[in-house]
Amino acid sequence: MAVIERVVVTVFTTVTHSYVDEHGHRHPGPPREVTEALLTITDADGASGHCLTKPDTVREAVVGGYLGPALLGEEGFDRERLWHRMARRQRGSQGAFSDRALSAADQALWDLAGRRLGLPVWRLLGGARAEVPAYASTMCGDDIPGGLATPEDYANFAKELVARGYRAIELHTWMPPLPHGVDRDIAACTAVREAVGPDIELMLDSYHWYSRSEALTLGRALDELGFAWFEEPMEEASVQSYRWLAEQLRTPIIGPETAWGKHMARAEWVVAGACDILRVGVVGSGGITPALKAVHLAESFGMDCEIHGNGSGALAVIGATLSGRWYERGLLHPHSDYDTPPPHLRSIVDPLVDGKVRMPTAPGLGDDIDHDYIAARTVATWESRLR
Ligand code: LLH
Ligand code: MG
Repeated sequence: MAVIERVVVTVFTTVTHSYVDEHGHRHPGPPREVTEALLTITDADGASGHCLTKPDTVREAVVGGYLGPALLGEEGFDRERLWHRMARRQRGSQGAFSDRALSAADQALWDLAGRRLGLPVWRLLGGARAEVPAYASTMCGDDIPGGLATPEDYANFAKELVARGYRAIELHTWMPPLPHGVDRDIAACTAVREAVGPDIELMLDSYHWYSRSEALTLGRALDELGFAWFEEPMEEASVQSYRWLAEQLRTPIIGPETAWGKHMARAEWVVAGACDILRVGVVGSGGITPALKAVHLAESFGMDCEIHGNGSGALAVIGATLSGRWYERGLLHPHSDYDTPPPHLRSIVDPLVDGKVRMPTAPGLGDDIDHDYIAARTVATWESRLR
């Protein structure tokens, strides 16, 4: 047992081969320098837990105003108690202390616990499975030649993904600021089904603001094409719209991904009959601690819960539980190389072997962080320390 003595955010420069458009969708691009952040929580015994995140998520004011006061002097092993201690401070933060910041701290605490015990977090949490099939999750549609600009592009890429070993593919189709629409989505889904045949599972995550009637038209096309799920075609704040849609389609509705409310919002969706498959993300829903509750909730209702997003936190929850079939590997694009790690990592946490990803074996979350690289490229350090 050892109390938390330091909460530090290290902001560093690294290189990415992608850019995020004005609506927040990632696309491939030429290499460029960006800043990233490493949150580190250190206890009195000198043990540390880490989580990679964005500098904006764990701003200096968040470290000094919320993470430090909630965590310093507290026993680092008390993850459930500390999660509540942090989450209770969100309401009064007027939005400053986000679910993403909460998630980064929660993940760092789980990493710390795993490192202290010499166990991978997925095993510490339950040790349900050592490998999981991965579905290939594409980037959103674009207007890049040979990219994801046409239904034929999606079809060609889908064939390539199957050749790489994937047995399932999730399409993210066109989103603003690009032209989008039900007809374009149906054309892409049809082209991909024709390209890969009936044995590959396909999922669609489309434009998120269709009306009920547009979503129904698209969903009926997916029924004909035999899709495995239909994700976020409407504003997720309207639970009743999802209930309405789920009642009319054979294709399973999955959700919610972005709806506010952590595991509690997921309980509302299940009780409302708004989804056939539950969705929760570690990064977007407040961390491993609430994501685990959502997965167990789904299991209690005999439902699958599919974890949104890639990375070590997602693997920790998937490896710890059985209520879900897949790991989301991506986002992938014909012009982007997922398998080469960014320079601040020595290796990726989720290499693909025979269509599957093996759980990490290193203690903690398993991210292979290059601390020397980060130290050499540090541009700012925000620290809260026990006096
Ligand atoms: O809108 C996007 O860029 C993608 O949908 C992205 O959020 C992706 O992570 C997703 O939704 N996966 O399911
Ligand atoms: Mg999604």
